[in-house]
Amino acid sequence: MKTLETLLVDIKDGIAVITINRPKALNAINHTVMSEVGYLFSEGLPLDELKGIIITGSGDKAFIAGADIKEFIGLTAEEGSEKSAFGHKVFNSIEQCPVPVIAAINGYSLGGGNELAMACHLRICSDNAMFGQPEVKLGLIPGYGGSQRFIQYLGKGRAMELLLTADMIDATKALEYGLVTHVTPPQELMSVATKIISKIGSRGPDAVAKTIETVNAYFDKEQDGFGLEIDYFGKAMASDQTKEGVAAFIEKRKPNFRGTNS
Ligand code: DAK
Repeated sequence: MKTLETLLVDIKDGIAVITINRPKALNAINHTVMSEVGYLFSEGLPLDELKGIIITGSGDKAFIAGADIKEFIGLTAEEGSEKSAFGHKVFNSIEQCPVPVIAAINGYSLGGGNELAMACHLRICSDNAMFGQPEVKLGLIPGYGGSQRFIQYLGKGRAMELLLTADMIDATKALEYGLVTHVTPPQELMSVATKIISKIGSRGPDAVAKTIETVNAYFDKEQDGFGLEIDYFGKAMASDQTKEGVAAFIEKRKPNFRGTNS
């Protein structure tokens, strides 16, 4: 893996922890952060060897306080669209990652940071977390998929209100709205994230990857999610990993999925 300037990557027991590491700017996403996240999810991470990925922010105040506002100055419309398209590509690569990705949200999750969190398969947060899409305060709209993914988690009414008012919601509200699935004390956030991702890592890896793909297909207007399910279900039924899972159940032992071929 090449040396990274803005991200820390720690891989242990098949789990990669990626930390956005710009604490002085509350981990705001500048061009380097976006490029380095893109590099990790396209080629940098040894995905074949990983059971799960955790993304978090450096320090105890912020997950990510948005895109780096200082980089907005002087962009032309064309440059803005190019940057937006690049961000979409990077965040789609997180969403489509065959290895489960959880965001461990340890503080402010705003704008582009919240858009990154929403591209992850799961989100949990510490009880001091705050969430929002404050783009309209800057005269902007979300540029990294927020206008679409916020609706997927919150529904149109709640998403519309938060997008239009730029109001933030706290961890309790985020749990109630379904934006996160667990709220923890700050000191327990990483251990809860590790526990969840380890549990998923013990399941059939191909089944996990195909479940991610099939669930994502629901939100893709180009795809037939039901058709994909029928196709993948049939293939899974005949796979070595299913044979191993079924044999382990019958033999009353733990399955050894990773010792099998798909
Ligand atoms: N960008 C750059 N620096 C930031 C930052 C950000 N988003 N957020 C915080 N910082 C910096 C502050 O400037 C400050 O730096 P110094 O002044 O110390 O040098 C340092 O982090 C600490 O921040 P505060 O002093 O403000 O800390 P507080 O605890 O008082 O306040 C806060 C925390 C999170 C409430 C506040 O920092 C804040 O409101 N931050 C801005 C939140 C925000 O509006 N974020 C941007 C959302 S809009 C695009 C695609 C997508 C987007 C944009 C373009 N293209 C395709 C081009 C996405 C846009 C967004 O994310």
